[in-house]
Parts: sequence; structure tokens; C-alpha cells
Amino acid sequence: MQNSKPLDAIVVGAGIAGLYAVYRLRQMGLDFQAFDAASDVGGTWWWNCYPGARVDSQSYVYQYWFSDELLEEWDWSERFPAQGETEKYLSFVADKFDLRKHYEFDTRIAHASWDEATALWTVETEAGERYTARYFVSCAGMLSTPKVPPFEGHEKYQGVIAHTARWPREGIDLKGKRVGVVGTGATGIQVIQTIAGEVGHMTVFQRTAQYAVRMNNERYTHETFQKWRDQYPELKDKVHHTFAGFAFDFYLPAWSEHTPEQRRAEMEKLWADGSLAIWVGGYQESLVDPAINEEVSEFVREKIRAQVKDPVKREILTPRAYGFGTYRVPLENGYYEAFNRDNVDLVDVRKTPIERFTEKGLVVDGKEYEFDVVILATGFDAGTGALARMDVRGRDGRSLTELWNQDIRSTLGLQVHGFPNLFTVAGPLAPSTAFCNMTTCLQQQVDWVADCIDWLRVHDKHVIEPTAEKENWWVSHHDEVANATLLVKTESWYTGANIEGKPRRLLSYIGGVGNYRDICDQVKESGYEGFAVA
Ligand code: NA7
Repeated sequence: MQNSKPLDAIVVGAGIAGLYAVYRLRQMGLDFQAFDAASDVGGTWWWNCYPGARVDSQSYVYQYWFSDELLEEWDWSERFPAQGETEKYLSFVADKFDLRKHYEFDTRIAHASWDEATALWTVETEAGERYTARYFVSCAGMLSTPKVPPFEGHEKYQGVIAHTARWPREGIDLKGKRVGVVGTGATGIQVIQTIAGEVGHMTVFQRTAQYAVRMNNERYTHETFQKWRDQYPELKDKVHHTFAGFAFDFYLPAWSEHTPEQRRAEMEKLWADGSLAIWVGGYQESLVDPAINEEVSEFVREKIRAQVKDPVKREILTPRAYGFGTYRVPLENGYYEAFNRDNVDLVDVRKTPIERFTEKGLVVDGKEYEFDVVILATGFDAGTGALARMDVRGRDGRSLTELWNQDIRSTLGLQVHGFPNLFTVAGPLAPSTAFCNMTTCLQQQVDWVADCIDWLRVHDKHVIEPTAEKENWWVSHHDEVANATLLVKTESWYTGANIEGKPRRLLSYIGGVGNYRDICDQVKESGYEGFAVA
């Protein structure tokens, strides 16, 4: 199919951002078409249906704020809801606002190119269908392109291999099976703690130990959830001004103003809260000062050590190579305890990496481990991956993939110089790449995009693109803030270090969600100063 008359917009993605973009563009009366490679709405929460997948943000702020009716109708059943409930919520939203009809599902966009003469994007699906549109709004996600390590012999293996982000919707029967898990990031942790009691035997291959914080989950009834609903008017505003888009913020004074005893008491309080507050709501200097970071790290190490009985496993599970909070902090609920079980083994693959697959399993240090199922919890090509694999061509045929292969740049994480009318919601160099309660930042970005398109229409303009100067300004501001933190020193997906050859730069803006929002608002209020408009 090809549209005869150019559309106003193409939207990619049916996750949190995409659904809201569709809602906003429809409200503005735009003619648009939306796509998703999945078979239904949900985005991240559709794809990541692996055992134990769960939100690490408090449910009462991990939601949409745009409809009071929706807020009234939806009750969350837990403080940190499981994947199924989150997916159900997004499905409920899609039904309530009749959003599915705007989508073509099971449709992946393969190419998108800008035509200077017509000032239109031509977007082509993998099946070869072409659409033309004025604006190309990508809500394709910052963690949506799975990373599969290129282990030799992958094709030889006779058992089941599953990447967590491509988990079969019908599930995998793990009961009594011999299971190998590669990867111990936030995802691996959730899988391991969930399946430990079900599998026959599990071997976990760990390259980097994590500082996982014990999650303090809570079940809600309609009545008990009401305490949060009563706070919606304040929460709705508050999340936009905190450092990471949560309901909490850094509240403690400077480290030096507290005695060691006071610090310990505060850390214990944050630990007991069992949320990400210990990371992005505790001592802020811990993210910039190595000595302070080491003390906080040691506090968390102590908590970890106390949970693991076997001294060898305890040693492997204790993180030392980097500091607490400089890699995404995972929440856990039984992860360390899983290693106290007789049916769970741990293999350190830092010094002796996984060599290859065989027909029966994996080889490490010359030893073959046999499995019925191998689970790859090996992460994503974050921030840039989804757009980079789409083959997006901007002005004069320039390739976004090639640009980002050399240097990861953007303006506010929302547009890229040389790519007019392309909007990159959850693109690199914005807090939404990693340093935000996602729903807060995605709604803010979608609002910015929709308001921008509306402004162009009102002013009878059709094209917008950041100037090279504006982009340079944003990238250098981003780098200045990032390079003052310890995060840039840690190897992880945060800095692109998990993908071979990927240029190093902190993918997420870390100047604070409130600050970022103010900058975006200023651009809008100035009539898009620093952007070329035609
Ligand atoms: P992550 O955090 O990137 O974790 C991936 C894990 O896979 C991590 O432990 C990696 O070790 C490991 N990995 C990757 N490649 C290999 C190879 N070749 N051998 C051994 N181990 C490997 O991804 P997640 O899916 O857990 O989490 C991503 C985000 O999703 C998370 O931060 C939340 O925001 C939601 P490494 O650390 O590279 O040594």
C-alpha cells in the first residue's frame, strides 16, 4: 500500500511514547499512520515478556497523566508492577482512546529518506510498502534493539536459545530443565531470581557483578491505592521537576555536613525504602566524588555479602570494578538468595570469556556446560540502535547510521542536524535515554514534538531542523555535565561500551529532568531559536 496524498506524519512505535504521540497528533487533527513491529501495543512491555520482568519505577508515577478519567479508572495492584500488568495497562489505554486503529502492526520500517524538493519523508516497510509524510516521529524506544553476542557455533546448538527481549509470547517450559543464563544486568537479575525454583539446574554466566538493591514491593487494593490517587495532583507536577522524574529527589545535605553515623542512618533508611531512591535520591555527590562513591558502594557491598552464603559465590557477586550508581542500578527480589540454592551455579566469565556454543551447550575455559535452554539476558544496542538499523537518510542522502557510528549527536535528544522534520523521541542525549522515570520523560518529549508541529502549522511553516551551532551547543553542554560524573568511567550500555565499535559518550543527558524540561520549554517559548524553520 502507498498513500496517494502525503500524510502529515508517520509515527513509529506503540509503546508508552508512541501511543501518546498518536493520541496527541489525532487530537490536533493530523492525518498520520503509525507502525509497530510487534503484533500489538505495549512496546518494551510487549517484547520483554520474559519470566520476572517488572517495572523498577513506582507504579503511581509510571503512568500517563493526560486524562483524569484514565487516572480515575486504573488501579495499580503493586508498587512495582509486573510486565503483564504494565502491558495490560497500555492495552487498556489503547482501548479506551481507540488508538489501535491508527496502527499497522507486525510492520517494521526498513528505510526512511528525506526529499529536499518536496520536503517530505518517504518511509518504507520491510515488506516494501511506501508512505510519504511531512513529519517522521520515531518513538521506537531506547532499549529495543537486542544485543546478541556473536558467540561462535550459535547455529550448532540443538537446544532452545532465547534473548529476553524476544521471549516467545507463549513462554518456554523451563520446569526441571538445565538452563544457562548469560548476563546479569537488570534483566538477568529478574530472570534468575524468578526461575531459580522452577528449573532443574541453572548455571549463571556473570561477567560484571551488579549492585542490586533489595526491592520493597507492596500490594495495593482499590482502597489502599487510594492514598496515591489522592496525591495525583501534586505528583503530576512534581515528577517534572525532580532529578530523575520520580516522586522523590535528592534530599540530603552535602556529605560533609553529616557525621559517619548520620550517613549510615540515612543510607539504611534509603535501603529500607527498597527503590531507586538510594541511587537518584540519596547523596548526589556519590555520582561525582570517587571517595564518597566508594563509601556508598561499600555500604551496598556489605548488604550483598550478607545475603550470599557460599564464599566463592559471594566473592564473584561482589562488585568492585566500578562504583555504585555508575551503571543502571537494578532492584532485586531474591536474586542473591537464588545463589544459596543447590541447583544454581555461578561461573565468572570476566577472565575466561564464553568461548563458543557446541551442539549441547556452552564452552568456558575449555569446559563444556550442557543445557536444554540458554537464556541471553545480554542487553541492547541502547539509545541509537532502533533508529540506526532503520537506514534513515536525511538531507543530501546523509545516513544517520553512519553519523552515529562516528559520533553520537543530537539536539536535546529530539532532533538531529541534517535530518529535517525527524523527531527522535527517546533518542540519545536526553534524560529519557536512561536517567529518567520513563513515563515522565516520554510524555514531556512527545508534548514538545506535538507542540512544535502545531507551532509550525500555526505559523504556516513546514520544515524544522536544528542548526549545526545549536547542536554543537547541546552536545558540548551534554558532555560537560556528563564528564563531571563518574558514569563516563564505567563500561556499560550507558556509555555505549557494550557494543563493539560504538562511539563512547554518555547516552543519557544527566543534567536533571527538571533542568532539561526548562531548556526544552525555553526553545519552544523562543519560537525555536537555534532551529532553521522554513
Ligand atoms: P545490560 O544491563 O546491558 O546487561 C547485559 C548483561 O549481559 C551484562 O551483565 C553483560 O555483561 C552481559 N553480557 C553481554 N555480553 C556478554 C558476553 N559476551 N558474555 C558474557 N556476558 C555478556 O542489559 P539488561 O537487559 O540487563 O538491562 C538493560 C536495561 O533494561 C536496564 O538497565 C533497565 O533500564 C531496563 P557486562 O556488564 O557487559 O560485562
